[in-house]
Amino acid sequence: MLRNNIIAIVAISFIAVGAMWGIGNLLNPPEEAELPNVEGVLLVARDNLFNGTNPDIHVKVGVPKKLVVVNNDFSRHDLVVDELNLNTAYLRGGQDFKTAIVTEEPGVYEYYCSLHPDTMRGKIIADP
Ligand SMILES: [Cu+2]
Repeated sequence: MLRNNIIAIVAISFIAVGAMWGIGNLLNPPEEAELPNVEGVLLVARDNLFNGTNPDIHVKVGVPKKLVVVNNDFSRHDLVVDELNLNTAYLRGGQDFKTAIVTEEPGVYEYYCSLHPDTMRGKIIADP
């Protein structure tokens, strides 16, 4: 009988904590939800490629574009754009880095991984 009561108390405690956590999330929505108009790009490093194809990234001059770099590989990777002062530093597998692409001049900017520049290389194209 006592044992059943203890189990019930533990179960109720879990429900209470869960409910508080849920309410807390409602009151403090993640930051992401406050920026619905920011367009973003996700680059996933895997098998020594970005997104499998090192895709072109199109941006407009003067309009920041959110960039998330995720390393889903076993080896370390980074993402560097020399002309834009963009550098994620080395990311281990499972790590990510959130930043923004900001351009002031139209043109083509190369992004690459400093550890695998031969296979992990693509273009950021900034249109006026
Ligand atoms: Cu790499």
